[in-house]
Amino acid sequence: MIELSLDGNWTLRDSRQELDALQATVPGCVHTDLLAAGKIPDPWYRDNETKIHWVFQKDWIYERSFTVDADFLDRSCAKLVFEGLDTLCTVELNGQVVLEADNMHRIWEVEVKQHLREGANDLKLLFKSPLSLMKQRDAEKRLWGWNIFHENFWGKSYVRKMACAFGWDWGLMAPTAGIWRPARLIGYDARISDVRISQSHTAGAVNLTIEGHIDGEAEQASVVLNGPGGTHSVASTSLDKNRFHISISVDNPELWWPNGMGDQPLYVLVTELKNPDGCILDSNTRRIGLRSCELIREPDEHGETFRFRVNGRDVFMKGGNWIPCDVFPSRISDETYRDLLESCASSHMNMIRVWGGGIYEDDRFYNLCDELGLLVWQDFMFACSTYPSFDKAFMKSVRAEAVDNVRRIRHHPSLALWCGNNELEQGLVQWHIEDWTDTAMPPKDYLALFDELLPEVVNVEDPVTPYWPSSGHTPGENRPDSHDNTKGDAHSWKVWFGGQPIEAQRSWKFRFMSEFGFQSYPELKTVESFTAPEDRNMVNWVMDYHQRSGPGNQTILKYALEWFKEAKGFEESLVVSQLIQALCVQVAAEHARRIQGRMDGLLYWQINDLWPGATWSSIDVYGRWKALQHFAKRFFTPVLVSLLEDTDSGTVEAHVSNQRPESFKGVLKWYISDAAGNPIDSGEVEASVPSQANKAITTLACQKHREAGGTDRLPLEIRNHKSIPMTGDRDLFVWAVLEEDGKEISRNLSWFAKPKYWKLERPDIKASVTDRDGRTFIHLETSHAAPWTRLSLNGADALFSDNYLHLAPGLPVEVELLSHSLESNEEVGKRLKVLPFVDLFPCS
Ligand code: BMA
Repeated sequence: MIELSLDGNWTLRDSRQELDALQATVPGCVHTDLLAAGKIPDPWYRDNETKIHWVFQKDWIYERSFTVDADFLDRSCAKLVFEGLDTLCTVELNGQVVLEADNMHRIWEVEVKQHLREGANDLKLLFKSPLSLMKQRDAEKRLWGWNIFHENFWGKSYVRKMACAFGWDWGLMAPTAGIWRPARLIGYDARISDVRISQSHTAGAVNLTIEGHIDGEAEQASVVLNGPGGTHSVASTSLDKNRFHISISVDNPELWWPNGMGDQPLYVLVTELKNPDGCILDSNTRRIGLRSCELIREPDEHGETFRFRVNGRDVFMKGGNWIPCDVFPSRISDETYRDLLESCASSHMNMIRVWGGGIYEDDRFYNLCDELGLLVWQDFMFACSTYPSFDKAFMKSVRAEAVDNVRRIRHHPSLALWCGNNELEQGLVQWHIEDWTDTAMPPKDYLALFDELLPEVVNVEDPVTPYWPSSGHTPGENRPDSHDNTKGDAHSWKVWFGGQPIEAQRSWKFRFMSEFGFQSYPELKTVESFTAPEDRNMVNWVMDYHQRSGPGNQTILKYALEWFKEAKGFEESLVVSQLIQALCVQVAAEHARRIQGRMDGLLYWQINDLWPGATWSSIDVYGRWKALQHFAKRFFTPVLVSLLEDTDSGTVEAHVSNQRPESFKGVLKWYISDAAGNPIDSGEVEASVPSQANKAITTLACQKHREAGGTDRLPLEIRNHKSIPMTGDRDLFVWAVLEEDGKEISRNLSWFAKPKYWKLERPDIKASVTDRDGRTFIHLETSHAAPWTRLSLNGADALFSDNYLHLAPGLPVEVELLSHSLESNEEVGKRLKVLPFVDLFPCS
């Protein structure tokens, strides 16, 4: 097969020629080309977003020419292949229309041999703005849509385009157009059009079945499997019409495991197609991992399990939800994917949910997930809206989109689940569409898409991967209640949207938590990137402009003020917003780990961002970690000590959760101190916990230490009027340090009163920077209790191995400076900023 890339330079112009033509880059989009040419301002800056809306109202033309030679034309077939066209696009080759595309999520292939000529050929792609189509279809029948931020965007469900490009509650409105994934011309006599690899695991061996489809005429297909330790298998077969079927067995397979449960050995399977002379006509390479992955749904005393089992072992899922990393996905770099996913893996995640309002992710994403052991919960691209499944053409398009993407993604060992949609079941009930009878999407239409079409495609194309109709979903009779806590997965938004106290999350009994979260502002440097100095106020026009969730920035401030004092200044307020977010998610995640067995996984909303602003993300759009990402690294750590206080009895239960593949044995050391850090009591206890389990190790009676001096609690009157229960002793801390072979592996802190009431003393924290084997470490010691001590480098980016540290007298900490933008360690020493929690507030 001959391949001619059509990526690179093209010419772009608007169809009415109102603007000068400009140079375009493929893959790319109209907005990124206009940005590069200086024709539009950066939509991330201040309220520039409104200044780019005109772009989507226009029709755009991409043009280029390319040359083919006689050798190419000798092939019996020639196809144009577009891996992604966004969205309504007419393709003309040498003046002839060869394709009308209408689905951004599809891969388009079109036979063009009869239109090609030797020498120069002209390619022209006209991208029509979908606005008029959306308007017309919306006038015929309105479909329900959540997150419609612009009157023009009703009708977006009629167009198969990245939904969140029309705006979401964490992102800007910037629908675009263009050739957003690679484009090429291929010429061949025969090619492998599809390869499907199935695995069957037996004791000590994995049998692989490779089924292929051929486009054209060929004689023979062969496969070679290379993996750890060299070549494992070679086999070949003659073709049966246009198909082949080869089985190979891998003895002593090295199994692929999710992060934290083992390694991720990868095998490379090369399939070749040969003609009668043995000449290679085409080849196909798939990198795979040998593993089985099941969703275990079996009856238990609580209802029905929702548990992932990999290679026969139950694994608790720890992770988050993923949105497109840029509103212009064509410009997402390799580094962005790598940095974000490495951050997930280093924070001990093992599952990422690709949420249904974005895109079927890039191959780079799944490759990295394979390498890092991140299982993927893959939504089909339907979210928070109803869809025209009554329309045959729409269903045809969706079927083709599903087939394209299932075939593209199914061989990845990271793929764990196909899920029909995001929150349609929750929405159909919650959005006042009672009993699903609203004409926007009656049950029959809903089921036709999510219970019939999509599971059919999965069943044919990827029968080993489980299909789940919606997230959240309750299987069986109670389906309309997507919050049933006996079965299925759930999304819980009762804190952010419902105003419930953070601790209310500790009453969850869900079987699997696939979405919940809390918002925060990003780091100051990120805020500076989109604001002018005069905008830097928590609820200024620009700050509110970059906040798209109904409850708004005031909700961050409301919760922050329930827990913390009013912060000192702007930067401190940003940090406090991150602390309240991190705390909220920590409370839920530690609870989930404590009740594992009942709840078998927790994915918080959301890992990443597609523009700078106040959102639920734990890593902002520039890759800067918020406090939540550091907290996640701690609350997802393989062996975790978590503390559960009871403010009334003044006790603390210490739990150890073990997500390692083997059982854990160590020592739990505990310390009770006053809020200044003066020791009151301490002790230690042995902790042994089986793999994938939680154990309550000890209950510490703390209040008794305070009785002599009287309790330091809010008056009963106030306590009774508080919706928030944590109004216990404000001068009492419990510290827990979990050790294994004398080495600390997890640390936690517990308290009885809201941090704003703590009787802290200002700590004197000594920090020293040392260099060992080319790595930079920071050693920290404190004179007084110093919870959530924040490390940063003045004026430079930095990533520490841990941050927002709980420091106590006698419990020193050493962290590594993993990356920074400074020249030397000397500079690090000079610029290191150690910010004790008390310094976030005007007075302690
Ligand atoms: C869920 C998600 C997203 C949304 C988030 C926060 O509904 O699926 O649609 O951004 O909550 O509102």
